[in-house]
Amino acid sequence: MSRSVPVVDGVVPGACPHDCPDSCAWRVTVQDGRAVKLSGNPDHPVTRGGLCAKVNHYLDRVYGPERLTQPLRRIGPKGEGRFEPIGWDEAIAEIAGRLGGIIERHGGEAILPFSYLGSLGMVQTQSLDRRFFARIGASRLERAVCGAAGWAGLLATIGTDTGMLPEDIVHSRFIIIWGANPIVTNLHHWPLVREAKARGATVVVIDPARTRTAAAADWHIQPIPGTDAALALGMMHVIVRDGLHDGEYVERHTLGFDALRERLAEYPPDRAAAITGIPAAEIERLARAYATTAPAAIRTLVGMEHRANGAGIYRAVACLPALIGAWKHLGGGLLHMTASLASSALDGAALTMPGLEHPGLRSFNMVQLGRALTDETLDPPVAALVVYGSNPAVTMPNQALVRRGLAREDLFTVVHEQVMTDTAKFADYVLPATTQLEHLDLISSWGQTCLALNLPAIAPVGEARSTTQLFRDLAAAMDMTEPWLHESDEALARAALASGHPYLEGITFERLREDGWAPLALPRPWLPFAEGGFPTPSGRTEFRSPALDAAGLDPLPGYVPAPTDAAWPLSLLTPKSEVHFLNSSYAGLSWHRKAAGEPRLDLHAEDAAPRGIVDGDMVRVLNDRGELRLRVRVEDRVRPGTAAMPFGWEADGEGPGPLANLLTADGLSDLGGGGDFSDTRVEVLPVRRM
Ligand SMILES: Nc1nc2c(c(=O)[nH]1)N[C@H]1C(S)=C(S)[C@@H](COP(=O)(O)OP(=O)(O)OC[C@H]3O[C@@H](n4cnc5c(=O)[nH]c(N)nc54)[C@H](O)[C@@H]3O)O[C@H]1N2
Ligand SMILES: Nc1nc2c(c(=O)[nH]1)N[C@H]1C(S)=C(S)[C@@H](COP(=O)(O)OP(=O)(O)OC[C@H]3O[C@@H](n4cnc5c(=O)[nH]c(N)nc54)[C@H](O)[C@@H]3O)O[C@H]1N2
Ligand SMILES: [Mo]
Repeated sequence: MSRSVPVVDGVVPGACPHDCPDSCAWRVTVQDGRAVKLSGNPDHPVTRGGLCAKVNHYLDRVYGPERLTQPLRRIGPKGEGRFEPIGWDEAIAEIAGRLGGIIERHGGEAILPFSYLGSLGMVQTQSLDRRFFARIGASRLERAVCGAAGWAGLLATIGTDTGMLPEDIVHSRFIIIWGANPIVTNLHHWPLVREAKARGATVVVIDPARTRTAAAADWHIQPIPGTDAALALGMMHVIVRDGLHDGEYVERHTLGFDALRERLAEYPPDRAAAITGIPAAEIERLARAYATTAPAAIRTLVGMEHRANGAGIYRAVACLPALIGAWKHLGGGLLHMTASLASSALDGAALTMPGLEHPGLRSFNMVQLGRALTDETLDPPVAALVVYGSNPAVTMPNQALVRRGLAREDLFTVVHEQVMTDTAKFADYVLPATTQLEHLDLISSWGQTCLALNLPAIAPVGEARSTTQLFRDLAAAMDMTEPWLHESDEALARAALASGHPYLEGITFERLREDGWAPLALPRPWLPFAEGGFPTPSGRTEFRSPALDAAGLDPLPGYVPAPTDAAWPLSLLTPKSEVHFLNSSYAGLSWHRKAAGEPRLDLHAEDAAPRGIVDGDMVRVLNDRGELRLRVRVEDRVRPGTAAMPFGWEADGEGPGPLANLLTADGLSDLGGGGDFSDTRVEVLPVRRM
């Protein structure tokens, strides 16, 4: 296997690969070729020497008993998880033969790659794989499960996902954390919020659930799920009614204020209160505090986007900072992600080579994998699925359908994984993947402003091979000799860094190899929209969007009610509430599962009592997609009408266990192709006591 950096004993710089906004830098201590210690890099401004409950135990992934160390071939029925070990050469030859046969019979489009951000690394998960599948003319995958709808809503309003920088929140005096749970999901940003608090900032959390973050805030506002657009419009109504908006900023840097004002007439506090379940007086108080305390920041992540109106919600929220001129101040504006900084700096296209992909090829949205695998009208059918860096049998919605598809005897499935997952159990071939300690990668963050280079610290454990190596091997076995299918990991990383973009000034492969990480060279102070200059078509915050209008959509921010169904009276939230899991990663590792404790369904006493349910009961959670059983926690963690359970747990072998996505909806969001799984509705019933 090609290796660009010799592995020697000592301390090797690296970076956490997980799909998390923190993208920590770490150091691995190697003795006698074995990693003996992994700790946060103390010099890194975000990591500051500390990792998290999950990654402190990353060596469990590397050396634990659950680690996959050799290729496996299925011997039992699909999904049963019975395999026999085989050699790599044999596995690659057989897989290449099967894929070749499918291409011959049905064409390349019968093959569907399925990957997500199991590793955020650009080299391993977004390079040779994309080239390989473009080369064989495979179906395309719309990777829209995370970030897509929120991004689309922001794009239509402020033109980008990147507003204020995460580090500038220390300057904020009023912070609204809106539909995000950073103490769990963005842990390394929390000290900066605490610092702002110590300097006098008020922290408000808007979340239907009393999360760890909500419990640590000064003010927790608990809306009915899916109603945040009405809350934002109600706030804007109060702000404009009371003349608290920044008239000059609005005049110079926004589009469509008069039309917005007309729309706001429909959202007086009384109506916003009726929709959101938040008292009108509280909406008034929030609006006034937000508009009169500067700098004022709004912090979002993805918590509100997985809805039929997901993009619309982010669009409404993103109007607020321009209305009050918050963008003028360091520490003011909207903090969503930082993905576009890294993606404009790095040459991602040099890795993926998008020009290779035939634009006419059909595309499947990952959120609707179950539909793709079970649609009998498809021509050609999906005859092969190649999964890497994702665990769709846990993470995609409507699991009954996903699993029915994966169980098809005529579906040829290959899964490249580090540990045995629910998805891998359905595979014909399971191939052992390297962990972050064993391969080279370039990590660009979507939640902070540093880049990191991860060097291999140890030799691959067992027979593990990296994702890039897998695709080099497959290409070779299928007689594809194009040099761009066989580039080395180091050449790929160097290509991404060679954009010449000013944010990369002074950042070379050599410097990253030495230090492990480097901050993007961003202009400071970072006040991108203090003088307008939004990357929208008009250069303004578009209260009224001509592009949406031209597309036949509502050009103004609005509230669209989530679908309801009397048969399923409760709204079900399935957030990332486990500090011990990263999505489903670690759910298969026994130490982490034990540390996470028994997953619970949160229910409010007002919903529990009429159902004869008391705290600690086992309950049935059901809708027309499926039924789960788990233990209930009756506290005031969720508002009435709402149930919540953590997502990420795998099925328990005998039954679905706490597999949240068994119940979730697999429709799409209004814009961006995201899912609508947070609109899921359920009933909760007691399990009859014998
Ligand atoms: N420990 C840990 N960290 C993680 C992850 C993990 O699994 N574990 N996953 C990573 C990934 S991939 C991502 S995308 C990020 C996501 O980071 P977040 O967006 O912070 O995470 P979520 O849990 O999806 O959603 C946050 C909150 O949104 C709330 N919410 C749901 N619906 C609504 C609504 O209609 N209105 C409002 N106001 N709030 C609502 C939920 O109750 C939840 O508490 O976290 C990353 N970090
Ligand atoms: N109900 C519900 N569903 C959700 C969400 C929710 O909040 N609620 N969140 C959604 C969101 S925001 C996201 S981002 C998705 C996440 O969905 P997925 O991307 O499927 O997330 P993981 O479950 O962490 O799966 C990643 C897998 O990649 C593997 N992996 C890691 N590194 C490598 C590598 O280098 N090579 C290979 N081959 N494999 C590797 C890991 O072992 C792990 O099994 O889930 C979505 N689904
Ligand atoms: Mo995500």
